[in-house]
Amino acid sequence: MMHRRTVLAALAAAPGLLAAAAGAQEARAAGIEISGGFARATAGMATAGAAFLTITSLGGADRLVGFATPACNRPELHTHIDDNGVMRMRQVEAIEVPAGGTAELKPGGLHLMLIDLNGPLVEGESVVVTLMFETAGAVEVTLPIKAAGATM
Ligand SMILES: [Cu+2]
Repeated sequence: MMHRRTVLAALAAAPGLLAAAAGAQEARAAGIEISGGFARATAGMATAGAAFLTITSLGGADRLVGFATPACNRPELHTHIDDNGVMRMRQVEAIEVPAGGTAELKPGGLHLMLIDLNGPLVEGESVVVTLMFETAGAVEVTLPIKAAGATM
């Protein structure tokens, strides 16, 4: 009983740990909620991967200005543009999260681009991503890695 109480107290003192314990699908910090996140498994010798998630602002507007992950050396925020019928990726400076609204990063649209991977993204494993928000600051999420063609 004593032991259990000690563990709970330790968790309460470390919000980061609590977020991790809550699972991969949801993280909440400083008015920002992350849900439905996943990364796509890479195939063969691919040196870049992509990750997707939904950002909800529970308060005012915010901006995702970047991210960091031990999985790669060059993290970039990307979107897709239709260039005369050809979908191309383009780096964006920031991703706007409207007040009380959501920003959706999904296949074919906005995404986290993991360039210069330190190793393949393997289905069934997970990748830790620290999202950097202009107002909310750093929000760490653990994203499950799904099959190469996963769309959600
Ligand atoms: Cu990209």
